[in-house]
Amino acid sequence: MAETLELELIGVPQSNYVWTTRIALGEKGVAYKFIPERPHSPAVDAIHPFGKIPVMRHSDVTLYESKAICTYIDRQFADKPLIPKSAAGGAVCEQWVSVINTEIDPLLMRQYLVGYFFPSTPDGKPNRPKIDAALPKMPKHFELLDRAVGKTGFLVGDNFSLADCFLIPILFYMAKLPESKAMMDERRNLNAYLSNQLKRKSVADSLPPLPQG
Ligand SMILES: N[C@@H](CCC(=O)N[C@@H](CS)C(=O)NCC(=O)O)C(=O)O
Repeated sequence: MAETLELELIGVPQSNYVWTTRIALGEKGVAYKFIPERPHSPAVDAIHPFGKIPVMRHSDVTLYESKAICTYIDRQFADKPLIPKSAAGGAVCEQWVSVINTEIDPLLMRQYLVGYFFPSTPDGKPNRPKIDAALPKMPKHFELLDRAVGKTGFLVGDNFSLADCFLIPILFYMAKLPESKAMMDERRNLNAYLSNQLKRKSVADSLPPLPQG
């Protein structure tokens, strides 16, 4: 494959994981070429063993998995670290990214949001069994996040970090759907967090078009 000097990010803008990497690129001030490709397209399958987005090419580096891509971006481009340098700060950031990817995204995005946007029902209407099964578990997630951002307005210490890059896209979508919006409306810190973060240039510049629902 020819050497790619400009960083190429591949995936659709609606994907929360693609958006996370675009926020990271924006925060670091990295110019990149965005190549819109859906999951499981040949271009994506050529890089990700399970056909997921985002994937990335830069020079002789080819990567899949959003956390790996963001870590590469953070280390390759020196300005403004997204992962705190201190042992404790770096670990807390890692902790949040991990819990978002293993607990929060699977419930809020893969189960609840997918039940609305990709329902797999015969009539295309929201998949109520899937959505309703998620609802009782969701307040605990919002409560945790509300407490976490209450002190400083960020997930880690008093600065924007990679953990925020992962959380903002999820909350953006949660504010668009009825039950999750009601749960967020009850949580002042989380609402303030989202409205502040949506004003960040890196976030506003990469705002996705909403999927049809
Ligand atoms: N662990 C992956 C998850 C990426 C992911 O789930 N992307 C979704 C779009 S938001 C996707 O490609 N889904 C297609 C599929 O699961 O087959 C990462 O962090 O990059």
